[in-house]
Amino acid sequence: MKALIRTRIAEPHYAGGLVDGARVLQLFGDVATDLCVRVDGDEGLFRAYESVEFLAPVRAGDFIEAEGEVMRWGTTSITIDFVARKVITPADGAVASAADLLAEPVVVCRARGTCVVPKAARRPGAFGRPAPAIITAAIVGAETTRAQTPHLPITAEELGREAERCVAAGAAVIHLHVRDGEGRASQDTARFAAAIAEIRKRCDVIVQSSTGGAVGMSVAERAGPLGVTGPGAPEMATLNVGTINFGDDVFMNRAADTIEMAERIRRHGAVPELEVYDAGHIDIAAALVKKGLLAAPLHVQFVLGIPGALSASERNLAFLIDRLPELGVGGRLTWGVAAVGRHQLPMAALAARWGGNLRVGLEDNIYLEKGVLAEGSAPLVARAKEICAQAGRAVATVAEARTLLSGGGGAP
Ligand code: KMH
Ligand code: ZN
Repeated sequence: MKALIRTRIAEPHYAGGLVDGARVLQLFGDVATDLCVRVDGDEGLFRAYESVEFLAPVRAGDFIEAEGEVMRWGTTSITIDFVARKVITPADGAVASAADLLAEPVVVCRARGTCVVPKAARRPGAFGRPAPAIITAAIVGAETTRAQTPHLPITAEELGREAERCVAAGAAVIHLHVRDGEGRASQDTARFAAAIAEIRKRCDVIVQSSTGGAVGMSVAERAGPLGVTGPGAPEMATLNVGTINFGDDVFMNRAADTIEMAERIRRHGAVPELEVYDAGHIDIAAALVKKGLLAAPLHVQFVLGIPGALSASERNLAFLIDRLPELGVGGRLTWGVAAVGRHQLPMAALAARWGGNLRVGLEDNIYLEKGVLAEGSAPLVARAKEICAQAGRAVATVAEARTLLSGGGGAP
């Protein structure tokens, strides 16, 4: 949630054409008002600045860009980080009208402040405050090995125990792969049934089975977990909508295969989660909705940072989120981010601030911090929960996640 104002500052206040700092704070006030209106349909009240730093002079004639981003969602407040940058400045020289477009904007001021919109002043129809965040734990994956981390769960019982720890730490969804007796990726129906039974006997959680499996598997093989029906059936299943390079391999998802998998998932009754690895996958997903092969509510997982697909950056995530309306289901969707390696926790933090959902776990990242192996996925879930607390996001219980994923009460 960001707002931006760009304006030319005309009036000097001090000698040498200098502009007073209060003028920049006035811009921040307008940015804050913009954000309050987006969030709550009301101009709100600026309560306090926690910090203000003036970092470079502003002179009459400068063009200033003032930006604000919601960093924390309070019950009636929003905490905003502001930054003001100089982007154009008058040039010295003989021609009075000469001006320079700065190659690198100059940061002139940073601040953090809090605005309040009293409950009584909030109006329906505004962007609203984000729903509780759903934390998904991807506890094993198909590629991570015991050689990389001794904390990887492999047997059905280990998967059950790890799922239980993750749920206790705050996860509402377990993204599930299974392994064979040798620890290799498997999509075997019986192995999924056994792992799900071990999970379910320990905890109530939404089980999301992978239909991605590992590179090189056929659609029929990948659909193995959809053979688990009845009380043990997975409630969700992934749907990979497009092909990507996957390190040195190719993760193949031909159009016909995606359609077939979407139909298999629909017949099974699991709720699909669309795995989006690249920008074009939004176009593919939109076409699937248009053809009636997918329907609202949709669940989109942005999987970023796979070598060979879209990298995990703030800019890329913002771009993908901006494109979600193209799916044509209005607000009837939820989105989350799964990012690979060192990007996992920073991207989870962005998702927490921006109203999305978080996926963490050993499938995508084995480190809690640089050089420190996570002792399973549960410590990563605990970190994700802390990240949500810092952003003022409640963490969804399993029951809340079920409601949100079935289209009830999600962020519009
Ligand atoms: N193992 C990757 C090739 C999914 O679970 O749907 C695919 C994957 C996606 O993990
Ligand atoms: Zn997976």
